[in-house]
Amino acid sequence: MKTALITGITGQDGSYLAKFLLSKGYDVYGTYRRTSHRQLERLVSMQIHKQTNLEYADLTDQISLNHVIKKVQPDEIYNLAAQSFVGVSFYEPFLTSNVTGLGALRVFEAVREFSPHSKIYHASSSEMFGNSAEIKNENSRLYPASPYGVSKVYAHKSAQLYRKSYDMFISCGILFNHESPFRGLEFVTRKITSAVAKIKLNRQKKISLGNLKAKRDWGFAGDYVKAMWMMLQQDEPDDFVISTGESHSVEDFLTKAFEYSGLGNWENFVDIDKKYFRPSEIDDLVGDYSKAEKILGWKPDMKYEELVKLMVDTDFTLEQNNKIDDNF
Ligand code: NAP
Ligand code: G4F
Repeated sequence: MKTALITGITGQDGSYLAKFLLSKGYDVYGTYRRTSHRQLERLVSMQIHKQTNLEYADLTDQISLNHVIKKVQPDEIYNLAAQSFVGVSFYEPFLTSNVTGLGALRVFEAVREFSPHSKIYHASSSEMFGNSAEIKNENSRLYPASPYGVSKVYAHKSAQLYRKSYDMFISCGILFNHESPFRGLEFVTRKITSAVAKIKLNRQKKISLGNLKAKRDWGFAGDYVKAMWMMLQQDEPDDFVISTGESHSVEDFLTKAFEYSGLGNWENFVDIDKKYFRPSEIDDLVGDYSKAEKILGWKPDMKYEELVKLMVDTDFTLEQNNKIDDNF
């Protein structure tokens, strides 16, 4: 039986990946942080919390990472933990750099010192590319447009450096946006689908949003965690873009979600609020996943329209049962 350690197991991707690895027969460990509130809700909803081994560790605390990596000696490590919300990275740039940038370096150092045989998957991001018109691949220029993007570039370059300098197996997945019913409520897709459910049930009148013109390459998280695992089944480490190859605007997502729900024209329900605009924005992000298709045999399964419907339907059922938080 192989052993895997997931940093960030409580997040969207961590929970999907844990479920996937359990289905493959892995002994799954995950790191989590002490908080004053419940944070295992995704693992509990998926009914896998009792099958995973949880260990305290924080990406800002080298000792905690050393301890867990030394103890578990995993065959595979998936470094998913991060301050992952781009909007907040403008308000908390130091924290974001520390967790999302330096945090990855701490994981690589802990592995180098205490478990050099472990293969590492590192979660890089399409946010590293910033603004430029072309479809992005593994060789596209990195020109980040947020403190989060800058931090991800630092971690990505560190991964490549450690791979080359110390012969470590570190593969980077350059993942484009991926969503699901387990997406955090602050991200725009889930913000929209959770609001649609509340509006439909007369529990909310309007939703406030920012830049509706921005376009993103939105895929399904369940498809994307499979690509992470595939990268670690290769003989050599490498970098791979994971995407769908098409982008849609926030306005298009709104249109599809409101029409599908039966509420009709989104314009009757949306306010534009300046506070959701970012100091610097990426207008459009589209990825070319042909390298992943050729080498890993990976391609996305769920289509964009199906993803919108899945999120709208799931949030409606959740809200009927009063299970969506009211924080956003
Ligand atoms: P997420 O839902 O925000 O999950 C982030 C995870 O990191 C959570 O488990 C969180 O723990 C943990 N974390 C945050 N700060 C930490 C710290 N200081 N120490 C240890 N753990 C910490 O993010 P996601 O969508 O699953 O994304 C997973 C990874 O892929 C992230 O690195 C993200 O930047 C990257 N990525 C995501 C996308 C996307 O579209 N989803 C695209 C490209 C790259 P708590 O539960 O305690 O907060
Ligand atoms: O859903 P978002 O917050 O995702 P964003 O910024 O693209 O970042 C996500 O994808 C990255 C991959 O490229 C990941 F690395 C990162 O961790 C995260 O998962 O925003 C998407 C777009 C942006 O252009 C934003 O300005 O939606 C626009 N938007 C418009 N109104 C809004 C809102 N975004 C949010 N969160 N909330 C709004 O009200």
